[in-house]
Amino acid sequence: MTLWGATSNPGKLREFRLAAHGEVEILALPGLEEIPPAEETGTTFEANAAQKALYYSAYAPGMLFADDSGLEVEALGGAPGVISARFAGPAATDEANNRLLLEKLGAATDRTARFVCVIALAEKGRLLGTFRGAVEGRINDQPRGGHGFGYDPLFFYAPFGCTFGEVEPERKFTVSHRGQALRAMLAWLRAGDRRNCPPAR
Ligand code: ITT
Repeated sequence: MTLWGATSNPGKLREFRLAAHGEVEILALPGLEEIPPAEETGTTFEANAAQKALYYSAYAPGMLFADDSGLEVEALGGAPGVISARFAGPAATDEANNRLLLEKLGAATDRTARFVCVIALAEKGRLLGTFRGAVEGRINDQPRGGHGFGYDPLFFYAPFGCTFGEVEPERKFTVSHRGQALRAMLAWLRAGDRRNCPPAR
């Protein structure tokens, strides 16, 4: 089975492919750079993921998925949340977003945070489902590690004893919000395949 992935974020695509373990073929939507970007006007990850998947599915020959994801920080009332990618401005770099996050947190003692990912799956303008994953951690007082992307160098994950920036993507994916959401989508697809099979005799 082939699924088309609509993301301009190469870090996400790399992780999706790793997690799919070849169970499904994940191909980047061809010509994505030339398609005017989908609007992300929702106030929830679900709404934005659905908006992206429905919009880009018109350009895909089969089932297409998109994710909306981000970081929710307790001490900031859940910010940056759905604006995680553009926390420090419309074309913000990961470094600028991380710097701003540390600035806003200052010396806060409650540094609890969670990554959330919602994947939406759509086909030709029809939403097939949304799948959510979340992982709890806390914000380190300085960035550590060169792996991953986005806020990974600041996201300290206690069971690993280090930040997501310090682990290989293969390891991050076993526990991450995106890994959980992708596995939920694959389970749903598997169940759908079973429903479509003739009953065993
Ligand atoms: P697409 O919309 O093209 O997929 P994007 O990066 O703009 O790419 P989002 O709008 O979903 O995607 O924003 C997600 C942001 O949240 C991302 O840019 C990071 O800053 C952050 N983020 C999400 N998942 C993350 C992860 O696994 N590790 C680190 N940061 C993450």
